Amino acid sequence: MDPSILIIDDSHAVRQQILDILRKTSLFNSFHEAGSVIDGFKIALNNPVDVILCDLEMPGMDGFKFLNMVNTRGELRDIPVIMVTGREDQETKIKGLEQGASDYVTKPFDPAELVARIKVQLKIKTLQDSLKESNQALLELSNTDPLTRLSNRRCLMEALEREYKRSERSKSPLSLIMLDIDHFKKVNDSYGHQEGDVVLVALADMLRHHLREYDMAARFGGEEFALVLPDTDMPRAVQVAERLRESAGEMTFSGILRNLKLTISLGVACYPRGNRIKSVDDLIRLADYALYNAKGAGRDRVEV
Ligand code: GH3
Ligand code: MG
Ligand code: MG
Ligand code: MG
Ligand code: MG
Repeated sequence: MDPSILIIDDSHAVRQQILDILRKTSLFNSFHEAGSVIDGFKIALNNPVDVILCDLEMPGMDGFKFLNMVNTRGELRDIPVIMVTGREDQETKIKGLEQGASDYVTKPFDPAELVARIKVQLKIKTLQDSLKESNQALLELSNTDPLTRLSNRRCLMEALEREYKRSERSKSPLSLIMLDIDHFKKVNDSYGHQEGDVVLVALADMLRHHLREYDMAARFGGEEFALVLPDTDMPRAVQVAERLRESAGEMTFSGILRNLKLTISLGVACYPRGNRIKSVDDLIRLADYALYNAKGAGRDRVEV
């Protein structure tokens, strides 16, 4: 990490004084300074900043305004702001803390106290960042199928609920494709479970390759996958499904699998469909039923 500090103060002399103090420590690798709230805000938006020191009394926009502006931006909200106030100014300190400042230092500075207070905020910020990171990693883990790296069923259900509500509201169509590998048991029986996994990963990669930005592919179960296609009507979804079927048929494998010919069966459902679909469950049921019909009709085909 490259800790970075932003100093906002209308007084050049004060900024210089703070910089001099901080340069004697090894707390920061980069220093930004601004003479006004607007300039400081711009710097904070465009640079990674770990701690902000902000003067409260400035002509024009003051430090309170800066705190307000920071609170409106999610990407800035977690950066600790240490306000800089006059020593006597009890009311101002309290108001600043209430408006989101993390701490304050009083002018004239005691250098050791300034450094100590900044250190505390840096420590909190570092901890917060690593918490955010591990939260993010956990979230990803809980949404991802470990074998194929596609979304898992849980994540798919969440996305479907979200997209379904959006479609209801905006009256835009929402399509769901369910697909299942044909005679996959034979693949496992002939080549072993591990080679079966290789096939699943390859199929997942093929699906991923076909996705548009807002589509989602998920592993729904063992060798069953689902694709959520927002803003996609039935004819278009069938076209996508047909293309996937062809692509599956064109997949080639190496090694022990080199003679494998893969086919998949697909079922497509699209919301709305008269008033037959009243929930995500209905949509899934219809896609599932279409898939069942594709199997019954001889596999390697798309049914609606
Ligand atoms: P159908 O054409 O009717 O779909 O025939 P099928 O043989 O594919 O039948 P089914 O869908 O019922 O079979 C699923 C098979 O997929 C059985 C199961 O052992 C296998 N399978 C499920 N999950 C995994 C997995 O993670 N890895 C491997 N290698 N095989 C899996
Ligand atoms: Mg000032
Ligand atoms: Mg089955
Ligand atoms: Mg199957
Ligand atoms: Mg199956």
